[in-house]
Amino acid sequence: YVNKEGRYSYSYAVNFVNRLHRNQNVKVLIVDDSPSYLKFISGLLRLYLFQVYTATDGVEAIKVLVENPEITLMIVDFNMPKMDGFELVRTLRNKYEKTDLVIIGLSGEGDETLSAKFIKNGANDFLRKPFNQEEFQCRVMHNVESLEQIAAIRELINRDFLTNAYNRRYFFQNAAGMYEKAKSEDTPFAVAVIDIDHFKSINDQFGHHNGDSALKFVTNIIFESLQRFLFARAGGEEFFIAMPGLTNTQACLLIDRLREVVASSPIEMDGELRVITFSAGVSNDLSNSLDDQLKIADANLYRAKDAGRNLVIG
Ligand code: GH3
Ligand code: MG
Ligand code: MG
Ligand code: MG
Repeated sequence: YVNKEGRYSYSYAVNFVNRLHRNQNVKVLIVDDSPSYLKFISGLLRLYLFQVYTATDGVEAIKVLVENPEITLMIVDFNMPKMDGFELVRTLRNKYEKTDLVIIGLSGEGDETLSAKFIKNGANDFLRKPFNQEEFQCRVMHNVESLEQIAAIRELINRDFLTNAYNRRYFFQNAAGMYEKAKSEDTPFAVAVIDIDHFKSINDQFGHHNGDSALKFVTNIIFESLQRFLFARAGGEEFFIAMPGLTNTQACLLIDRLREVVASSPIEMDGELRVITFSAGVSNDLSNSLDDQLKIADANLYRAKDAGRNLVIG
């Protein structure tokens, strides 16, 4: 990052400012029984704009974590009353993965084996007291960046590249839980399968590029209209929607309103305004598995296609 004159480069400065900006949303918990260290470390972290929480022992730390589930980074001292750092880390690892909660162990001088032990007990990283401020900041930044990379990868695997809607994989991962919850609580759970009408003719007439734009356009309308519900691009020009809490009638009304919005929003393609419509099938019957419910919705979708398209059947 340092240029020929030994000065920080412009891009370093930009990266640094962006880093500080993102740090404002990162919540860090420091656990140390020494008030002077708590103050010192809090100061270092606040300098970099992190949101800082503190605890003076393991029991308090667990309480703070439960109350603030958005905490993603912890700095944990080894020598503490009630529960030492190892025990705290072991306990936390029953509930929090290394990729969800980063733990950096801290310990006093002396025992050379502490670093390995911290890591073996589940810490992501380790620092020996007294530490160099720059090393402390580098370690913290490095771990925060790892978490951000993991979050970015999760987004990539869960979203469809063209439309940025959730993908089929994400849908099934999340709809299964919603479905089980509805079943156990005996509350309604509706699903819908949406398929764009005569989409092949759009590609044929206006080209694949315009077809892609039309897909994005329709996705955005669905996304904005159905924010409360789980919505995914299931493949091609087909979408799945899971609507926990809605009866069949309510779901049909909602999807039919969406159908009206799409059908009354023409898209400009090659200087021509073109109306795009979709057909949909809805199903709501918890005596079926989620897969079977989607199959019924799909059968209803084909009835809608047979009946002339631009229609919702449930
Ligand atoms: P129907 O009303 O019966 O659903 O007719 P259709 O033309 O929509 O149905 P069909 O399944 O025959 O065609 C779907 C088309 O969607 C075929 C495929 O080329 C197009 N398609 C699927 N994914 C994409 C995509 O990502 N981009 C574009 N541009 N087209 C896509
Ligand atoms: Mg201590
Ligand atoms: Mg299709
Ligand atoms: Mg189609």
